[in-house]
Amino acid sequence: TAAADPEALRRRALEALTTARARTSLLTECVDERDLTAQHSPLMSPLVWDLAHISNQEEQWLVRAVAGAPAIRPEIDSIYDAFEHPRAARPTLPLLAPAEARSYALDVRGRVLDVLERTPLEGRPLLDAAFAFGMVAQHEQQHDETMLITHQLRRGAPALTAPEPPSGGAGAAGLPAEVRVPAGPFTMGTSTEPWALDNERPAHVRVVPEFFIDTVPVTNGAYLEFIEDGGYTEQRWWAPEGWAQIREHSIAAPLFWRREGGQWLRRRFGVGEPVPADEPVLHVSWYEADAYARWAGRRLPTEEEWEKAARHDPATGRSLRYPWGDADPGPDHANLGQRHLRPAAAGSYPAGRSPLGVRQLIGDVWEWTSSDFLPYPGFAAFPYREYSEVFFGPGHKVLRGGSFAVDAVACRGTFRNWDLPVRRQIFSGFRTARDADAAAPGAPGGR
Ligand code: AVJ
Ligand code: FE
Repeated sequence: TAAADPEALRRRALEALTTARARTSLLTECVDERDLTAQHSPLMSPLVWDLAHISNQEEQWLVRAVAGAPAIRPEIDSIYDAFEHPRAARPTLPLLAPAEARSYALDVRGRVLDVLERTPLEGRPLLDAAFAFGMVAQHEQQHDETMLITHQLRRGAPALTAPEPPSGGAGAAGLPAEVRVPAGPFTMGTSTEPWALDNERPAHVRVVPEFFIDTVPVTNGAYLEFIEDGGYTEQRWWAPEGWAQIREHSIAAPLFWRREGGQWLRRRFGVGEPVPADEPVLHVSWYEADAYARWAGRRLPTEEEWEKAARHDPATGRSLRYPWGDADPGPDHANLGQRHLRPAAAGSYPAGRSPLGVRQLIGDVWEWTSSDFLPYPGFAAFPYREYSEVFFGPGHKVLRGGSFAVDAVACRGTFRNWDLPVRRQIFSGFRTARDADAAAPGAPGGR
């Protein structure tokens, strides 16, 4: 794509900021004051913290850093600094009340729209291709996903509704179980995607040996076989820390599942329902994903394998922006943006398949990979070390592909998410892989 003209960039930035704000408003207006200020889980902030944090970041980056205007409310910076206060401690802070947070948000956004209108969109790294505006819109959407997790953890009457995902495609039944990805080089990461964040850069070549990857994410039905085969009671499937976690917390199924009268039920945004067998499994930790894969005679894909399966076009040797090509995600490509409040059945979104035929890489569920979150060769922190750099290391595992809860602006073939391997309140699932010379599924020693 040629460099967009400044007016197109401005429109795109405005649209991204406006879309994010509509979602933020919905997530914070559908519950009462008490639900906004309460802490629904020690893992999460009160919703009203996210609300003001979104605007405080917007003020810091767009009003102060980009426009060079004086601070509006510098005295609240420290309250909304994620590094100063762990989530569990945030309810005790002197937070802005919901009405104050809303008027602060309106004030900041009003100024930001002026800044967007009159600032040249080139000449400084933060301004090039309106990067800072794209970064702030992505940040807001990331917190909208975080707030949706808080909604999922909240007890009480349902506050959110959405239409069911399309039952498009013939389902997973007619698809091959796995796809072969040929050996060879591919380009990982990006140096050209205008709003890619620092950890996705730069583009570089990786040589990946031949491997096989699941055509669709692991479903609830498949995961149930692991449970029913005693998966949670056999130490041999588990990494030591994972085994310790499930013993300590008596974990025997994905988060939000419970067994009642011989049936598995789950709670989803305040509603109890039978666990749907054909839907990608959700709310599993990295340890659960890793144990399932070992039980199945397989393994998690590495991050580079995941990205090659998603982006490599064998016909041209080029890496695509998305599995389906270079077009921005549309509603037929992937389940993104909280349009639906659940993953779509495995095998859905045929138009979103990769050139090799892998399905649902983008949207539905974040996919755990076996990889630690590490910088690419040539990484440079931008525009601040605390976005990615301080999280690099063996403590965090990479997730890829985005969930139904994340907006397209914060999801790309190159986008990298990360979390602690014990986390399961996030919208996480996985698919499995195997080396080319490992036993095929169904073969002795295979799954
Ligand atoms: C990239 C999702 C891990 O939520 O901690 C939000 C995104 N960074 N505010 C997070 C983020 C700063 C980040 N993740
Ligand atoms: Fe943040």
